[in-house]
Amino acid sequence: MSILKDRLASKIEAHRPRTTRLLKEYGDFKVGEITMEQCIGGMRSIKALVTDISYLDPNEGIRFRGMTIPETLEALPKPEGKEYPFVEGHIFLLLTGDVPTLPEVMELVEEFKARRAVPQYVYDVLAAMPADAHPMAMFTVAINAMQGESKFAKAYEEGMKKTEYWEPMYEDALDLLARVPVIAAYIYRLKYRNGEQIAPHADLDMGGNFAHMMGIDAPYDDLMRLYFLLHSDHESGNVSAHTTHLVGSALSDAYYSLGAAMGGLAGPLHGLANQEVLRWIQGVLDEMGGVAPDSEGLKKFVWDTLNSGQVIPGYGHAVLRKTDPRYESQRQFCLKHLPDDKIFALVSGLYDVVPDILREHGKAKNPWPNVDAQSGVIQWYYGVTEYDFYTVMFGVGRAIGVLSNLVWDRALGYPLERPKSLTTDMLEKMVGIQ
Ligand code: HAX
Repeated sequence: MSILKDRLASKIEAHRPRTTRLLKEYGDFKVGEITMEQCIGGMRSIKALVTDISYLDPNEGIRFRGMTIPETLEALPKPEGKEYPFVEGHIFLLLTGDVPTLPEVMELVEEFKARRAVPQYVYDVLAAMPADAHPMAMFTVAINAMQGESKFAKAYEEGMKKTEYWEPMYEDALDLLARVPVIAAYIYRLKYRNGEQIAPHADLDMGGNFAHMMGIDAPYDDLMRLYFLLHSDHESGNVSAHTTHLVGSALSDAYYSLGAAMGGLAGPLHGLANQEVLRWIQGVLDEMGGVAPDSEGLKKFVWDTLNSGQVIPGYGHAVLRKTDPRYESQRQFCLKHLPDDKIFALVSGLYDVVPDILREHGKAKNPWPNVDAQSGVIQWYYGVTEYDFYTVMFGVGRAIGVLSNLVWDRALGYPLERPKSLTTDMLEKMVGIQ
């Protein structure tokens, strides 16, 4: 057994009694109450999910296994001479709660290399899709196409004990995590580089290999280590995480669950916002003949967008009430590597004007930027100007968090998810409306 799987097995054994005790001894304890607004309005802030992998504080932002982003970046081992940690080390951390040593990470790096061969039929399916298929549709199809490889589905069919569910789920999760970066880079080159593919590199870690397959030089490898880590997890209530959990609760395997989650990530209010930010910015530049507007000009574009009934992409959040620390981390990268870039200057200019405008507009509960406001500008700088592709890279990162959660869902025996719905008549009756 690998170090990671062995460690995970002992963590699961130690954790199970905690969940069992909460359920058995405190099953009737009230965790919270639900208001009419929450019931009709998208279940905001209802405390009805459990995860120990990450926690999102509205003011502080995300913590991975208790650590802030700067703490995580500091603690995890890095490839020699690189600025950002191995993605594989972050996966180890999310799964086990332990910061791995360098040898522990290196074992996992090798394991992922051994698992990353993508079946040829996946490439055939992708090639058969229409030329104008969205890259997220291609990504989702590729993930679902591999469902027949599921070790969980096979073991379930053969009959296994509930306490064993997590093991084949872990195998599926690792197979998928090894393959999704390869599939993403393949889709990129199929769609935007005349199908000229670059084979995976035998010596490279996940971030390094992704940059290699994309055909982009350093420090793009480091950028992608940061990018995948930042996008990995954002507790359990967001659409992609919740979808994975929900679909998995039917004992659907990791392929079905992740495929469904990617469908949610592809929505403009969720992951597609990163492509929308660049599309919006390019629209502004096009209208100005390629010249970035000054502050007054920017304000006008922001108001025009709001007045036409659209949202400002990359701003606002369902939970956060401050600037997203994922935005800040990417901004630090920009300040170091692309301080004079025109689009970065425009993104910074937006940061100066949008929060005040959104406050004046009076609708958004959070006027501050989220992760998606900053991520596209860096991709554009390194030549990935095909912004339709941005959400696929988000998806590769997000797979890390949601699949780690899926393994734990099966380890702790979380049951079928099945909330109760009411009719409008019933709600009216509850509040005394005749
Ligand atoms: N621009 C304009 N209006 C906005 C807004 C924005 N950036 N953010 C919120 N609002 C509006 C909402 O549309 C809503 O209007 P209505 O009452 O007319 O429906 C009102 O403000 C209240 O919304 P909220 O409670 O502040 O926000 P929600 O929890 O409903 O939604 C969203 C959160 C992220 C979906 C929202 O802020 C938004 O649409 N932002 C722009 C899209 C975006 O950046 N999405 C990515 C979010 C991060 C993420 O998940 N990445 O994957």
